[in-house]
Amino acid sequence: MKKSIFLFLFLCSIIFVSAQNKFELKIKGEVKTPYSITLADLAKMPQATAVLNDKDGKVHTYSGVQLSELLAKADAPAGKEIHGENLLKYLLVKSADNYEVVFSLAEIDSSLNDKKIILADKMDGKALDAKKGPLRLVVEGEKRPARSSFQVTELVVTSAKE
Ligand SMILES: Nc1nc2c(c(=O)[nH]1)N[C@H]1C(S)=C(S)[C@@H](COP(=O)(O)O)O[C@H]1N2
Ligand SMILES: [Mo]
Repeated sequence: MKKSIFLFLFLCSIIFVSAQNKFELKIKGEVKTPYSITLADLAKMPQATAVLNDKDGKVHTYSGVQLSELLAKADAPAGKEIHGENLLKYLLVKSADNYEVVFSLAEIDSSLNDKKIILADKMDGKALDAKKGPLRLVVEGEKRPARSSFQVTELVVTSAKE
């Protein structure tokens, strides 16, 4: 009996680890260079931190890659390009549970805004658990964490132009 429980947990951990290895974040839509990136390659990019209070009021420090860095790698409009029609562009952030949130590119760009938004893979130094991870958006400074999407799978740049 004990042996079969051990075997079951062992198989579960193999499935969990291989699912983590297979995972790729997609960055696509109205960008010059769409791409997919693994967790290992995300971890090699410059790392930043952001703090977020959870529902119980506890403060947690998350670490990961700045959202603007991920968009820059896709050659999405940034800096001086954020004018005219690019002011109508927004980022749709999709999650595995179909939760979706948007940010205007102007809101994300550091030349217009000091808002700190990261795509985190760690909370308080530890990898995010399956419920929140492998990647969670952390939007610092908002009164409620409603746009801090967990289980993020895709970043899609779109235009709101009619
Ligand atoms: N993928 C996903 N992310 C989500 C949600 C969700 O339902 N799905 N809920 C949001 C809302 S409304 C809140 S208040 C916070 C809760 O995060 P916490 O459990 O870390 O406090 O997650 C946000 N991120
Ligand atoms: Mo919420």
